[in-house]
Amino acid sequence: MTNSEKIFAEAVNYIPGGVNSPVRAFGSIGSTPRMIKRAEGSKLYDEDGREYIDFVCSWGPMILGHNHPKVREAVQEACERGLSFGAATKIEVEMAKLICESVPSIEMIRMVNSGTEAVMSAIRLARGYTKRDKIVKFAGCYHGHSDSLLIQAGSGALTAGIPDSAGVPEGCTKDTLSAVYNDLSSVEELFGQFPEEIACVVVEPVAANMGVVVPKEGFLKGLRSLCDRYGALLLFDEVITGFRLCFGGAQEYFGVKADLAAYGKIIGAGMPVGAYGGKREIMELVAPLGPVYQAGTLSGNPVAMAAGYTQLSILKEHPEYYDALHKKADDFFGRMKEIVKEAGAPCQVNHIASLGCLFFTQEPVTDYRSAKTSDTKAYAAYCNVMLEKGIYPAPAQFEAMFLSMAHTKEELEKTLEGIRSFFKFSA
Ligand code: KE4
Repeated sequence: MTNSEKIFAEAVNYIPGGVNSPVRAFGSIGSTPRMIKRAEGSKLYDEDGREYIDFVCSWGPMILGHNHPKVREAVQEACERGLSFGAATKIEVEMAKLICESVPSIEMIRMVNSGTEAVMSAIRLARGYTKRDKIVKFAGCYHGHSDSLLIQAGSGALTAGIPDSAGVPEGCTKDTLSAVYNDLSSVEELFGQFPEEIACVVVEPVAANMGVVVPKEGFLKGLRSLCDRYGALLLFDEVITGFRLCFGGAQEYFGVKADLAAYGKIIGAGMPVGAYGGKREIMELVAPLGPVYQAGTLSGNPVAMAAGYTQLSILKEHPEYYDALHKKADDFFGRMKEIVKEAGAPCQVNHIASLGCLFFTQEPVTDYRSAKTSDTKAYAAYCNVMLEKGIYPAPAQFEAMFLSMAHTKEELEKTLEGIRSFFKFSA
């Protein structure tokens, strides 16, 4: 038995499924999770000393690469001053200011501790502001595990085949309406049915929890105009896209302004951080200013702020990093498409900026239905072969591949070679 196998055998005795988040269990690829001991740059190292080129990047946060020296130093310095005070601090003001200055539509922002908490709070705020109860989400999109959003959810819920979770009372989901991603008519139909009852449309501006599905031309702009027409708020869930597609996130990348946006992942640089923000007139309803309650013992935690603020500051100071990252990613995913084509493999490659996905299906993937035509067994075979080659893709078909500033040309070359040989020997 490997050390990972030994540790995992013990883990399952104390933690449900042996993991603290379902997708880490490697269940859908039928193998034992690698117990990761440390990470550096683009690499993960497991408890057996094996090295992997990492395409999970902690599910998005590590855009600069793991264990960035400046982020580590900022965390270490913050720890010297104490871990948490339960009081206002200067660093959280600097963090809020940095985000408000970086995203035009964000005039005020509130820190929380996860993407789930960010989206959940933003929805409560949208309901409080509009005095409406219904929300529209998209099948296959994942916005964290709050009750009203576990309807046709993506990511681990889709991977585990439980997109509508047990334990969620009908009362929590009766106001959640499900639409089809990239299909404006499905949204228009819901607004037609409930013209004055929809508080917000919540959307991943790039859907990255059913694999990666890129918004069709005009889709996001169409959502913007439907929300304007019917007096609903547009909530961008930028937990993945925020500060990833570009420094201003999806709102800058696509030129579509949301009324509210949720953040996570990159803004914490690996520490537990989420945030939601938007127009001042909306955010001023949040307690203690207004009647929409939301709170958190560790929200704006000084150590987490030090990590996130440092990473965002580096990204702000180096816009050229995004250009280099996108060029690298365009080349990588472009060549992946060529490999798939040359192999005549029944696969699709979707990609945008530094996000991508290799789908094992003949069909172009543009929504939940087409994503679900993927052969998850074929994906599992691919993933296990790649792991043996020292390459660590997402251990589930319905997730994204994340590239970081730390991935080198040689590492991407090795990965493409691994994919090429997989298709050659599995033909
Ligand atoms: P967290 O509560 O996991 O910080 O964020 C929830 C969330 C919200 N919105 C989007 C668009 C997200 O992608 C996520 C979480 N992403 C998954 C990976 N697809 C987290 C990985 C996991 O669940 O272990």
